[in-house]
Amino acid sequence: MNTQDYIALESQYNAKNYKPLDVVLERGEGIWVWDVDGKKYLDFLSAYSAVNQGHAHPTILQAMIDQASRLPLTSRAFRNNQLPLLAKELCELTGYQRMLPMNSGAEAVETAIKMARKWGYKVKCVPEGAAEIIVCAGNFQGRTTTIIGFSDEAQYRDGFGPFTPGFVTVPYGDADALERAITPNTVAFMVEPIQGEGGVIVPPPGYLKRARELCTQHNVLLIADEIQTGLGRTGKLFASQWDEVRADVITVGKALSGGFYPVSAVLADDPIISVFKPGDHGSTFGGNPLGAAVARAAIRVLVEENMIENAREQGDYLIGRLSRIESQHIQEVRGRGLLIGVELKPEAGGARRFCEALKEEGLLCKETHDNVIRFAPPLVITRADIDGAMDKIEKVLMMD
Ligand code: IF1
Repeated sequence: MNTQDYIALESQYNAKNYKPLDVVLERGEGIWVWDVDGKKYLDFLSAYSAVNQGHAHPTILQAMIDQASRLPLTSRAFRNNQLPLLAKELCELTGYQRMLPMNSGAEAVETAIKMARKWGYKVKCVPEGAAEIIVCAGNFQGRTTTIIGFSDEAQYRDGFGPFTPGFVTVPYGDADALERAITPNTVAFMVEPIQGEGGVIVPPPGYLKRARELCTQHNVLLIADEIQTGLGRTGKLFASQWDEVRADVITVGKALSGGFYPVSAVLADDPIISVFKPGDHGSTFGGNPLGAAVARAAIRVLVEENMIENAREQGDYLIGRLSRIESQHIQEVRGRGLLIGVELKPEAGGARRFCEALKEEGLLCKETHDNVIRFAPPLVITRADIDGAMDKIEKVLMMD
């Protein structure tokens, strides 16, 4: 079977909830992926930052094989010998007292919402049912009904109501608006340190630090959604560290497993996460030994192979190279580390055609919000790889 055969099958039997590029991948290694016709591509999306460690990292793969051959799943009705080790290693790495394991990023965000509400009622003594969580315009934090209920992207909401109440939206990056939105019933402010899907929007310097101060002042939990920006993507362990901010709650996912298996988690200290009592919350696969073993290997190689430092060094280099392209189409190059957005001018005709052209040149990336090309290669990329990629990117961005 070739590319068209697979596309035809997918078209016939899959729900049409995506419009992917017409490339059918069958193998990945490091920053490279190959399609079914044998063509090789640079992966400049990293599965939306789930493959920070590079495709098929051998150490994570071996951990997966070893654990899968012993014990993939127990349910939380029993204990297993991998989750306690992941919890210790993740808490020591991040400096939080406890973690609650889930599977998808959306589940981690939902867990953070439930935890913030329960903390509001049990600790802050907000009247039952009156908890408010402040979120930002332009957010993307998952696809569950509650999460899309506070999205301001019409397509993500269309046809899925009614939505969960208790969310207040403020403009992203506007600390004064945040201050005005806080009421005695506000239990949390949940924010992406950089808005990925929103178009790689980096907030003004000091925004997160001011948000931290306001949350502390008003006894409001600061929840940082680091599912896309975390685990080295922006050149620090967490993007919120660029503002030297320690959130009360962090959600992590994606690269927590190096792209091998759905693993996510919520990180917090005892006074907050202890609101969960046995039986309050959980999931069949949450904290399973296979995911825990994979996640242990994923965070180990992230640190031991200096991927976070590399993301910062190569990200600075890539942003510098992109910023020097003299293309009529480029409005702005922005980002941090290896989370980069190239915003195109409205007259450029949209980012999709540039992503299609880059695919023909052997580089895979994804547009976000029509006019932004997102570049987010695995954190193992080298300077030489970037120089090779830049030949393709410059050629395409110089086209008419
Ligand atoms: C899709 C976007 C990125 C996330 C943040 C939570 C989640 C995500 C900051 C939920 C997930 C994914 C979802 C995926 C495409 C991708 C995405 F384009 F949708 F918005 F990365 F920007 N918080 N983002 O970015 O995690 O439940 O997916 O594991 O839905 O197409 P998830």
